[in-house]
Amino acid sequence: MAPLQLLVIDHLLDDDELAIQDTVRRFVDDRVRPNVADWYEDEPAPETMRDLAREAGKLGLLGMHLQGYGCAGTNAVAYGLACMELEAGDSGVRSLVSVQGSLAMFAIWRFGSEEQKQRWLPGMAEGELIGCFGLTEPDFGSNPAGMRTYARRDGTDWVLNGTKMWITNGSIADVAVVWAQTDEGVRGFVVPTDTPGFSAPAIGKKLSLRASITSELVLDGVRLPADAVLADATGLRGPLSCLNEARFGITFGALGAARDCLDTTLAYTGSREVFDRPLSSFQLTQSKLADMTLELQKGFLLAMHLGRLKDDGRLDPRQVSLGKLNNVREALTIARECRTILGASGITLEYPVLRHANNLESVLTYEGTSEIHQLVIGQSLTGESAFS
Ligand code: TGC
Ligand code: FAD
Repeated sequence: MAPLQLLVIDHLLDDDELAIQDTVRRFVDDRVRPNVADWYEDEPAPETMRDLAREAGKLGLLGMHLQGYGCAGTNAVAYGLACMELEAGDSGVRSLVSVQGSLAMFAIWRFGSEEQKQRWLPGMAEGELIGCFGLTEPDFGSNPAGMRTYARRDGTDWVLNGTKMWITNGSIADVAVVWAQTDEGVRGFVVPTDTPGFSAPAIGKKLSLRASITSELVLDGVRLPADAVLADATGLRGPLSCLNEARFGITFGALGAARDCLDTTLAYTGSREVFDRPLSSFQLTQSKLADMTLELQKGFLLAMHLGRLKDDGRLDPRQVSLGKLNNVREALTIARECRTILGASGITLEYPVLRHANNLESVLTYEGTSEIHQLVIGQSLTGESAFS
């Protein structure tokens, strides 16, 4: 029996949600699984990521929970399920889709002018245009309030200077949503990446999320017209609202990676013999499998609860912190435990478990580290801020 079947979890999903999940699962089986080990080993070529984005666009996965402008307009649960299936392939593929839809497109969709939406969103929904989201800086990751990137007014123009770090899709992006300090507080800017002064060198030597492009963004006197600013966002609330969207997707997504590890491990234990018996017949193995299945199912129930709250318009950012913290942490624990069961085979790219575990190290850190989410939850429990 598959780990998510024990609780008859499909019972929680409607026909549309099941159909979307099935479509994304087939996309991952056809397009991601056969190639992902090579992408992970060699790092994907920019054109590979662009092709993948176009294919995801054709399936309606980019900005899929947004309304209008060529977006599919699904509910939040369907978006979560898509993230789960994508991340069962690889966290980097889910990142491609969630940075595009939940961060770059959402920022324009939620805070942009009608002209900005018309200009960028349809092409981004198709995957013809790639977006990135620049919040983190070399010295300010968990604490974006300290950011040094600055946008100063020069007549009606804006001029941006600064550096962003660890930016997914940066060097393949056509458009960057860049957050900067201004005299009015933090503002967001829609930056076409062919603007003079903008460059995005890729970051190499990664041991995690290798099937994803991660870059620095350098803004050296980037001059933008007055209408490049996201008019409806002033203050940190703007970028943090975008993070809620992506963190929600990760709450489902991380479970996909964990499920893939567990499915792989379950199959392995049935065929691998140790001490003249199948590995699956040992009590210690079964104990591990039972505990991992329990955590996977609990995580899914949590994600579904948050998804239904979101579709009801009642999801609070602190609840998203509960989901991101729990599900990524448990997914990483599951991936590592699965690796132990596979023994030496577990360290190769022939099996997905160590690749998933390595990826989940990034997922644990990005979109708010575990510690940041603990502090968000701690603050809501005690009323005391322990951030600084
Ligand atoms: P604080 O003073 O608490 O809040 C400032 C303003 O923001 C509001 N706010 C939120 N609004 C919406 N959603 C949230 N989750 C919000 N959290 C806070 C708050 O109400 C306030 O509004 P206003 O109107 O009163 O001004 O802010 P703080 O400076 O103390 O920081 C709080 C903290 C530490 C929780 C926040 O800075 C944080 O979340 N830090 C983590 C940074 C982070 O997650 N970065 C992610 C970068 S993007 C990324 O990683 C992409 S990975 C690729 C992929 O997803 O695949
Ligand atoms: P730091 O903030 O330096 O934290 C270091 C350690 O200190 C962590 O353990 C942290 O939890 C802990 N810590 C920090 N503050 C506190 C505190 N107050 N109390 C206790 N402990 C604390 N960013 C983007 O803007 N866009 C992207 O597209 C993007 N993509 C990414 C892709 C990858 C593969 C990775 C790895 C990162 C990406 N990021 C992106 C950056 C990511 O959001 C940051 O790495 C993350 O927010 C943490 O920041 P940091 O790495 O600077 O760690």
